[in-house]
Formats: sequence, structure tokens, C-alpha cells
Amino acid sequence: MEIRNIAIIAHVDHGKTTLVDNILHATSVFSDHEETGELIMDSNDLEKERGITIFSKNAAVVYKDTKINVIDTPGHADFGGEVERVLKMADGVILLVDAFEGPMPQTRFVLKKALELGLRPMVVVNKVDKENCRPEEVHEAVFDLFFQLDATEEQLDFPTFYGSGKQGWFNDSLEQTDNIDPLLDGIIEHVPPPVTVEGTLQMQITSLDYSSFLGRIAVGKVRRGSIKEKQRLSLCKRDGTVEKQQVKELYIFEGMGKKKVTEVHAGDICAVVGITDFNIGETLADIENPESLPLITIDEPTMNMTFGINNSPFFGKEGKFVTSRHIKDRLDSELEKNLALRVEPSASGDSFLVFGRGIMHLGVLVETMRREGYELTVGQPQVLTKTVDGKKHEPYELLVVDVPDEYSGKVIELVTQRKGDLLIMESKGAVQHLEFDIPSRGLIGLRSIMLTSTGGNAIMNHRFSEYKAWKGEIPGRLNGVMIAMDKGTATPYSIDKLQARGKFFIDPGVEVYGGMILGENARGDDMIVNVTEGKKLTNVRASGSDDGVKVIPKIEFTLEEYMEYIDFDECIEVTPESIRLRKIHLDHNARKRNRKQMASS
Ligand SMILES: Nc1nc2c(ncn2[C@@H]2O[C@H](COP(=O)(O)OP(=O)(O)OP(=O)(O)O)[C@@H](O)[C@H]2O)c(=O)[nH]1
Ligand SMILES: [Mg+2]
Repeated sequence: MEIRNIAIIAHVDHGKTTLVDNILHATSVFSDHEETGELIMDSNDLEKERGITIFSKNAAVVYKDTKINVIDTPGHADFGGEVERVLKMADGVILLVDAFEGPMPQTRFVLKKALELGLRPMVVVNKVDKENCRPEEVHEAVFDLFFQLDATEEQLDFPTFYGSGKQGWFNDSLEQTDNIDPLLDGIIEHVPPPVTVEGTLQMQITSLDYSSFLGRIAVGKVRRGSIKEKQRLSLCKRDGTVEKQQVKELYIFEGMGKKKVTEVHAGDICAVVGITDFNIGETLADIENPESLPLITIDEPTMNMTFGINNSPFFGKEGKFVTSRHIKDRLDSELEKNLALRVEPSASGDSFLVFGRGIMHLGVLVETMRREGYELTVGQPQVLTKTVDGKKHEPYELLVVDVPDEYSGKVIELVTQRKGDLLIMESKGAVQHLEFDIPSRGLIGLRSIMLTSTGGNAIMNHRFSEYKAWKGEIPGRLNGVMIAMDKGTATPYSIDKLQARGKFFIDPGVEVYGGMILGENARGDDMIVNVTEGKKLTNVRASGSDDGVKVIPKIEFTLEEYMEYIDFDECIEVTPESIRLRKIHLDHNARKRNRKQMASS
């Protein structure tokens, strides 16, 4: 059967996974009455809950006697390295662009990678059902982007499709149809069949799958020769050594699942069971004639964060895995699959410095550990600096903000305070499109301030661009916090009394301890407060009112928002049931002494 290998790439939320849903349905992977829901490929719990893709995934369908391997990729910038790797399995890409938003920072990044690899691009202008969308303009903008990125003549000649994943149609014009056949036909016509090379086996491992029965599974495209069940072969390792190993089982992708086969030929994508101790980027090759493919370079981390045991008074109450040994083992196993991650133990051995690609990358790891039953304490994320020619350098990012006209002045003011430089300002209807060059440090905590000062109307996106000279002092959080004086249960009575002085992160009825952070002070300094006075609530999650007391709903932050919120002398206690902010030093006197010391270091 003929094969086409295609990766779907785009900025976050432009509709990749929805398009894959459409492809699976159009090719009858499911029987007519089967209830599948939406975003079928976002199968991991966190992915389902957040509606975003974190891991790239393979699916395969058959259309008009051609097998199409489809690779769904994550759109968030922190997972850009993953996209770059899995592009090695593809011969063509579908670049999806939202018909309203147009090309965004991650559109540029993923397209650049695809063009550099010489892949055949197809463009899909998605979401044409959206009000005020501007598909023709977006098409123009995409063409300009190709041009700026030095696309070849052939790549510039990309076919464009329009449609709506939501309404279930794509066509080669703006005329609405009732199916996606024009797009599927386009894949067969425009994406070249895989280039296969005669000779002995070469397959680069580009991603990794897990099975509780089978263990780690190596996924990649067979580039040369073929691979067989039970075959003895060489694993060409990253460090240059070669290990003899044996294939146990072999699978190809079929629908959303896998199908066991005895042999896979060059050009197809497969999953190999039985290879031990491999890393992504390494090559499976012939037993006698091991020839490695060029290694895949891995993104350097740009940020780190301390992971330590939970040493709050509530230690061990909610989690199953609480010792530093547990945390160490868990981080070690994460390193096997999470390529952009690094871990360094502290001198004392009870905490670890974890390096990653950004807030989301590290946040997803903490969130996953918490769901698995871990308790831990994480510190303020730190941007990594480098020394270049004897000078301190730091990471910079391209920041894009789309905001209604009336707020654009405010946004520029906020970003400029944080050492961002305005590069581009243009109108898109009633919306201003702003682009800035800003040190990554300046982005930490910016989102929540920006949302507050624009009434939730700013859409913010950013992605790493390069290391450049250190830009000097950047003001941190403007507000202080409210800190619990003592251990006890927070009462509606005392929260009500304090509401005029700040905003709470907790509800009445919650157990607190001395040194725990309860909310944001309206003023710039920290304030120790008593929240345990008065009548106790009997029903923990009650409506929050008793004796005529009305408690304003608490501020709900996600883990990542907390990570961006905390100051240098604060940390986050993470357990399967709770996320609590606290001061590193819980004792009020010790903290005052230490804060001066820490601030000056
Ligand atoms: N109006 C409209 N919404 C769409 C369309 N396609 C997808 N969406 C919605 O856009 C949101 C994001 O869709 P996804 O398919 O998850 O986007 P994605 O590109 O896979 O996102 P990431 O994997 O997180 O990068 C969802 O709420 C979809 O329902 C479309 O054609 N029109
Ligand atoms: Mg997705």
C-alpha cells in the first residue's frame, strides 16, 4: 500500500487535534454509532482536563487505498522540542492557522523547523466559521511568513485549504462543503511518498510510548531496509557505543491504536517492543553493519526550579510518596522520557534543582506527580543565565499581545516596565496586535497582572527567541501577602474582617498553619493576620456565609499561575489534594531576619 506521513503543526489551540478527530471520523475508524467525544487523541488525563496536547501522538488511517500516518503535535511553545523531533517521521506537514488570529509565534517556529527539514507544506486556514474571521488576509500573512522564512520556490507554492474542524469540512476554496475529502485528496496529491533507501536497517527513535505490559516502546520511521519481529539488531547509542539487542514485538499504527505485524518496510512508522535502555534520537540498525543516523539535538533548558520534600506542618497528610528518595526515583524515571529536562541534586541530597523549557513544561511535571500521589515543595522558577564573552546573558522571548484598542496603552506600559521593547503595533479590526522583545524574567507573573488590568481581554503568547545581554533590574511583584499567624481553621468571621485589606486564596473552613500565605495584601508589604478567630464552620465547603457574613469568592489560581506569582522567599506546597502557598521560613522572626539576607544576596 502507498504511504503518506504527515504531521499537523500549528500555534496552540488553532485546532490540530480537532482536525485529527475529523480525519479519524472521515476514514471510518469508528463505527457510525460509536460515541467518541471530542479531542480523541488528547488521551492523557491532564490533556483531557485542560483541552491541550502535551505529547505528540501517532494515528493512521486508510483513504483511497493509501495509508496516511498522522502525527498530532503539541502547540504550546514549551513543547516545541517535541514537535521538532517528531517532524523527523513526516514527509509533509499541514500548517493550521486560525482564520481570525492568523500566524502566531509558535506558527513561525514550527513552520521554520518544517521548512528547514525540507518537508512539503500544506496550509489549512481553520475556524472560518468564526465571526469576524479574515481568511484571505490570513492566507496572505501565511505567504509572507513562508517568504520571511526563506521557503524554497517549491515550498512557496503550497496548496491552501479553508474550512472548519468544528463544522467538519475543508475545501480548496472558501465554499462550504459537508466533508473533508478535498483535504484528504490534497494529502495524497501534495505530500510525497516517503523516500526510502535500499540497504540494511536504519530507524531513528523519535518518540516513546509506554505500556504497563510491554514497558518502554521505541517509535520511529524506518528509513532504510526493514525491521522484523524477533530480529537481532544494533542500538547505536548517543555516546557512540553500540549494543546488540533483539526485537520482541513489532507494531504499526492503525486508527488510534496499534496492530501487531511481523515486518515493517522502509517508509512506514512503527513501534518496537523489546529494546531496553534506549534514548530518543538513537538509531536501530543492522546487527553486522550498524550505521547511526545523525543525532537529534535537544533544546537547552531555560529555567529551573527547586523540588524538595514537603516540610510543612501538614507533611504526609495527603500524599502517598513523600520522602526525598521517592522524589528522586520519580525524577530519574522522568528523565528517561522527558528529553528537555535536567536534574541536579542539592548538596544535602534532600532537594533537586530541576531544569526545563518553561513554566508549562515544569508545571506539567509537578501536576503529574501530584496526581500520582506525591507531596513536594517547589520554589520560585528561575531563568537561566549564561556568560557570553565575559558578559551575563539571559533568555529573551517574542511576546505577542492581542488586545482591544482601549487597553493597548496599558499593555505597553506594563510590558515596558518589565523591560520589554515594542517591535510591532498594528490594528486587526478593533483589536491591537502588539509584538515585544522581552527578557523571559519580565514575563514571569506578567499574565495575571495583564489580565487584571485589561479586564481579562488580553490574549498573550510568547516563545523563546535567543540569549542576549542581561537587561538589568526588573520590578517583581508589587503587592505583599497576608500570612497566617497560627495553626487553625479559617473562619468566615475573620476572613470577612480582612477582606478590605486584600484578596484571599483560601475559602473559610480551610486548615491553615503559621507562615502559610492566605492571600494578597492590597499594600506592598507582608502582613501577618489571624484568620482563625470567631465561630468555626462545621460544614467545610459551606456557602461561605454565616451570621450574615458574606465572603467574596477566593482567587482561583492554577499551579502555573502560582509558580509565576510567588516571590523569592516563598514556595508552593503541592499535595494530591492541595496547593498551598507559604513562606520558606514559617517562623515569623526567623523569616524577618532571613528576608533581609536573601534580598541582599
Ligand atoms: N470555532 C471553531 N473552533 C474550533 C475549530 N477547530 C477547533 N476549534 C476549537 O478550538 C479549541 C482548540 O482546539 P484543539 O483541536 O484542541 O487545538 P490544538 O491545536 O490541538 O491545541 P493544542 O494541542 O493545545 O496546541 C477547541 O475548543 C476546539 O473546539 C473550528 O474550526 N472552529
Ligand atoms: Mg492538540
